[in-house]
Amino acid sequence: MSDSESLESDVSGGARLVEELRVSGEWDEPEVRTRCLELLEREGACVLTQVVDKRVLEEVREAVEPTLQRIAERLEEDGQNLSEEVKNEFGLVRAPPVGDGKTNVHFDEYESPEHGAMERLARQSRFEDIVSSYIGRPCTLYEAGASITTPGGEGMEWHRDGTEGEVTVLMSLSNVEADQGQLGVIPRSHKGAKLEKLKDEELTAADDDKAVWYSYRAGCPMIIDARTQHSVRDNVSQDTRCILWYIYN
Ligand SMILES: O=C(O)CCC(=O)C(=O)O
Repeated sequence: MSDSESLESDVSGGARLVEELRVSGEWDEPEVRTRCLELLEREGACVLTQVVDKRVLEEVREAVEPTLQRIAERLEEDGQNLSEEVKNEFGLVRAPPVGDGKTNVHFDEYESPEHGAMERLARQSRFEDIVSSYIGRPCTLYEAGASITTPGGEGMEWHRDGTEGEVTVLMSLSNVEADQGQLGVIPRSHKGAKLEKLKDEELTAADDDKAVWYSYRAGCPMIIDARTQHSVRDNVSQDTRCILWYIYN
């Protein structure tokens, strides 16, 4: 299946289609850059289907996914809480729960081979260039990690990750099916964000219809202006859901 077919087949309702945010082609192609920057400016989000090299994806999947699966098993065995000893065993510096059954894991950025592999993927896929072109000044990776949702785990309510000048890259190493929890983004919600939480528009489930829903395809990152409202549906499947996140500023 081609990238475009696999993305199209993953559209599930909503007023807008994820297809409208898709950009095929490599970052070196001028029309790809132009379209990506246009979408980020106007919609606050875009999905890039060909910026991650397939061999790099494969290599990083092999380096990172088995560890994420083993962490997920420990989360289930240990009631979703990892002891300091277990965190050390996996090279984690932090593992805060972000929902019932959803945990953000932060690998040691100096010592952990998993963090090294994630950084390599970002570097070889030119994430820094992409973000810097959008923001209009040199940006660097501020933080990276993974989000693990065990079977039956919660998603996330509507939220923004940050302020003007920040960008989040969300990506999976394997396909994430709809029942594992789609990512929702509200196009254009980066505009008019006041960034003082209490003054910002609070979104609820009633706003789900305004969103574009994305079932992550392996190696096809969703790039979002950190002010763009996004949410995650529950993982109602029997499978663990893992995604990688990168924050640039
Ligand atoms: O799990 C996801 O798909 C996205 C996670 C997210 O939105 C976040 O960590 O802010």
